Amino acid sequence: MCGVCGCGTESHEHHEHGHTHNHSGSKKIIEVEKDILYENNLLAERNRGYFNAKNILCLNLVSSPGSGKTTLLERTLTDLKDKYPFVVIEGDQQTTNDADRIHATGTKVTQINTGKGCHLDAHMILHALQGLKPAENSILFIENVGNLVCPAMFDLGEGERVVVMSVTEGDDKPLKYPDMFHTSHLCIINKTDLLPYVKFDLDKAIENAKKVNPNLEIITLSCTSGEGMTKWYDWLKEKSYAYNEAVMS
Ligand SMILES: Nc1nc2c(ncn2[C@@H]2O[C@H](COP(=O)(O)OP(=O)(O)OP(=O)(O)O)[C@@H](O)[C@H]2O)c(=O)[nH]1
Ligand SMILES: [Mg+2]
Repeated sequence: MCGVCGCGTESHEHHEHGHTHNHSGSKKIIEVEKDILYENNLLAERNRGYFNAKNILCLNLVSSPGSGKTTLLERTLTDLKDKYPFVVIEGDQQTTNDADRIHATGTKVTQINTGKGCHLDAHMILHALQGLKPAENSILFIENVGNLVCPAMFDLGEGERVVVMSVTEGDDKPLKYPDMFHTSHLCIINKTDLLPYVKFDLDKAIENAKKVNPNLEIITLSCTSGEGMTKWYDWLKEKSYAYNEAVMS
């Protein structure tokens, strides 16, 4: 199989992705992808069952690289550590940088390095949970690999998916990467302190996000200045409470 495009032909030339051969064999790619997602979805349900049984609120933080996921966590964990028992799973292609930052807040954390992989999957989370052993009633944050495409496809068993975008990325991102915004419950628009310096139409960004997902909740904030952080904390409190109620009933 060709390692570049996955077609059945063993050897042929790719000129900067300008394919000169017939792509009728590309059906195979779709079959493989379906199988991977089927297996992932089974394991995600297993994780979800574990979270329900232990009354753990699990949040999957997704975004493009650098939108502020770790900064949001650092601030949240520092501000709320006396209120909730938190645990964190960090996902990155390489390094333990983000896990080190979370560890510095005094929170229990595990790092997953995906190597060549561009997303976390349910199997990785299952393994991480076996080591992490989160306590009953805790809040588990999973910081996914910075990538607005692949993580959208992989259910990890989370209760809430939170997409973080920042004002330096452009207000058209929800339209360009619709799957991520379509599958999320909350959209945080971060770095509002930079709004005076960048060309970013906040109303347009919200309109674009709602176009893709009318049910998407939106919170605008700045992790740096702290503006809007209480809206996020209120949301977290509400979800934590709602989650507890739902599981108890
Ligand atoms: N001005 C400003 N900068 C911010 C804000 N939040 C985060 N940053 C900066 O943005 C950069 C990236 O932040 P991170 O928290 O590492 O982003 P991330 O999403 O975790 O990045 P990856 O894990 O690599 O995907 C850092 O330099 C932060 O200091 C904010 O609200 N305002
Ligand atoms: Mg990070």
